[in-house]
Amino acid sequence: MTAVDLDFDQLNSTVDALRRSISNRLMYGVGKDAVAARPQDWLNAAALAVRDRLVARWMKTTRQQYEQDVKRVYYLSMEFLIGRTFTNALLALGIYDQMKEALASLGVDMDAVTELEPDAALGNGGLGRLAACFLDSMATLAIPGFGYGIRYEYGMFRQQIVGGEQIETPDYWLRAGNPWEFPRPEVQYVVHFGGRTIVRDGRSEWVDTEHVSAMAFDTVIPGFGTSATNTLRLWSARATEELDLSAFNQGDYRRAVEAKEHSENVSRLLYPDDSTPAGRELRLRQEYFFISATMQDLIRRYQRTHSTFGRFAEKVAIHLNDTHPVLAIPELMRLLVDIHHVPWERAWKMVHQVFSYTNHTLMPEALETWDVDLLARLLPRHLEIIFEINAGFLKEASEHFGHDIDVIRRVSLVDEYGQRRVRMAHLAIVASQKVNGVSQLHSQLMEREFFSEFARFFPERFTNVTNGITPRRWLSQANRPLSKLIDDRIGTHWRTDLFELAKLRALKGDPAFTSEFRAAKRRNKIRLAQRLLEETGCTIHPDALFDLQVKRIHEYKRQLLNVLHVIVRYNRIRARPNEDWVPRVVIFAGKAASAYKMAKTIIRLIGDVSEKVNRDPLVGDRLKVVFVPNYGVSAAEVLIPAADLSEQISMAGTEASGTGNMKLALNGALTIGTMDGANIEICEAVGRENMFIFGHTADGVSELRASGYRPRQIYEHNAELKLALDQIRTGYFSDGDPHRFSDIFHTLVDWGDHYMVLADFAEFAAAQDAVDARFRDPRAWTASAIENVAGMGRFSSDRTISEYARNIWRVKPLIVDADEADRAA
Ligand code: B1H
Repeated sequence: MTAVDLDFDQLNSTVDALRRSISNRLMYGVGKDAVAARPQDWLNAAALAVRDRLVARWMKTTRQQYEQDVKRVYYLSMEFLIGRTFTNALLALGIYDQMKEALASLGVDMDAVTELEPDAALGNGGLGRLAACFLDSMATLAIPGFGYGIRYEYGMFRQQIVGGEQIETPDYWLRAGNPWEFPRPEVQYVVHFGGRTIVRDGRSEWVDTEHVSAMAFDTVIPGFGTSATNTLRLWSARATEELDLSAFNQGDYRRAVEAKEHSENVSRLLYPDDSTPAGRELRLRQEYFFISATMQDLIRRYQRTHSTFGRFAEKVAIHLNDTHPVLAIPELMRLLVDIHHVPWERAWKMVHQVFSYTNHTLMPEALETWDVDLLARLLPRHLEIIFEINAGFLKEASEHFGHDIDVIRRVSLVDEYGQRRVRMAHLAIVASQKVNGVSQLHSQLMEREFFSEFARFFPERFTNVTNGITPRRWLSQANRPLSKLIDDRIGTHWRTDLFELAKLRALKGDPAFTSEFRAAKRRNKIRLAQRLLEETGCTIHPDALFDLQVKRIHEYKRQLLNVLHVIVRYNRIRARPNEDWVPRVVIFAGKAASAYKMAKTIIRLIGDVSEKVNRDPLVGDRLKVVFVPNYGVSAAEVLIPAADLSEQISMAGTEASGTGNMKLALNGALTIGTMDGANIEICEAVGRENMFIFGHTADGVSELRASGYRPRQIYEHNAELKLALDQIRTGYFSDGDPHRFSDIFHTLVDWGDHYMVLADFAEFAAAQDAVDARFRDPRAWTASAIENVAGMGRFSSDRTISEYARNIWRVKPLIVDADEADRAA
């Protein structure tokens, strides 16, 4: 930073300066008089005051990027699950306390107005949140990175529980305006759909298309403790002509308006399906809409400083967050070959040099494929390009695999079994320079099982980059009591170097530290208990063990395993009420995809079990079950710091990584979990003795399946488990209604128990007993909790992003303060 900038920043950071800015912004930005301002107006005014301070840094970063002609990373994602921005930006700028004081001096309670900010919930779950953590880390590390996605008008639905059932309501998050975005009406691209292809002068042309315009909205992404900032550019659909004039002239005003509506629908809403492809035409339109605008935009940016494509691959890296943006590959080919007249071979080489792809799931039902007929109708030119890529690839592959027709069928970009479909993961692998999984186990399964032929063909392409989370949001911001304690003992540097937390290990035996550590946890638990009382009317005691399973509701994540154990525990307490039970509060939170019936039934079961248990006077405070509605980023920020126990109990081999597991351990929860996803690496980092590991391993699951798994036998032979399942079957939790949960019973006992809930039950219950035993010894428990926090260095998304930058994107950080660096040199 130059001396002038530094003064400028410092001057702007004072309470006085902030108060002046807020008043100014209230008047000129929001258009309100202080006497008439509502809390929402104050929030908007304060947000604008913060944004002003970010913009100066933003422009400087952008200028430096041009001057240094840096290589840029384009992170393409259908989802960015950002949450709130206000507090995050204050902490990034280091003006949290000053802002609080400035607002107080204006008679405004900052904590109260902060709660009014809606979450930007433009994502489903882990995949979208990972993208948001990556933006934070890229900015903090000064990696010149751009997020590209869709500005959905409706984000993730809001979840209400009515009569025990999930009700989805639309999330119109833009209602009160969005102070963090800059509309860019001057940045618009036309995106084509439909039509047909013709050949003219030996060149393909895509003609007779319908079109929609993509308009850019930019959000500033501040880096923490640096003036580097990045941009998240989201596209919003606009009709190309305000009204269809021909319809209008014929007097059909309504049809004209409808046509406009139709084209603008493309960016209307987020598909609320986690880990399942939403096989809908609108979804395909969304995918193409956003990648077409993005590809046009990045080519234009490149061409601003380069007259040929000769250095394209040196200056551009494009990352595909799962297969949802994979159409970027044929689109870039189309733009290069058809529009910019680059020869096919040269274009293909460039494409291969710039793309990289992350796979986030191996669940067969979640691997995206698109019907060839649909592609032919919506994107005929892209289908041709895909066929041409496939022809080239299959030629090479058949030489490599000795013309083995079975292998060729399996690796082909087109699935020819039945209705022909394009396999998007195959296209991504064939085109990309690097392909990675998101944890060691997941990457291994990719290479050895799911994509083994590709891994043999392109061995240098496959790699692992284990996920991470940003410590700024998930510790510094969400858990102020613990952050403050850590600051006091080891300094503040951990925010940008999470390995610093290892220093806490030495304090494990320090009585003052351990008691303050416990006190911090207790404060977070009290905060959560208060929230729950306000929001659900449920009273929980902060001295109980808080046991959390917070994540999307999905059979593979096995909320059912957790519920079964809750029921068994309930039966045990009722059978021996006078025993000395460790009081527990079992907390569930998470959304079910709106069309996923079983997931919704699981929510219903949790609700019904909770009704029964919480009202049973024989049980009292020894067991409480709570379903917290509307889980999202902001709810997570309150829930996670309050957890004692983190449930990470997916069937081994199904959870690609998990990131909630990292957030919970970082906040001092102990994990009960299977050897799945990143749990394995967390276990290595914190020590197996500080976790409760149980259940079949991924290999064990395969073996059991191969040898013939018989869940009914387990049911018959485990009396406690049998009782619990029979209670579910006979209506014990559903007012005697035997139908409500019959599918759950049969899925587990008669229909194969695909996720092996029963196979892992006995070990899970035993692990839960070990949890109780450890919790009875607060010193042992706290020592383990400290080991968990201390071991989390590796799981910072800064480490993850450094690996991507070095090994995959080959980009270097921007020298943000070039003039200062010059002076120093
Ligand atoms: C993950 C998804 C996902 N994997 C399809 N796959 C979607 C697939 O809307 N869709 O169609 C949406 C999301 N999400 C998650 O990614 C994994 O399950 C987690 O284990 C992982 O931690 C996370 C981030 O890598």
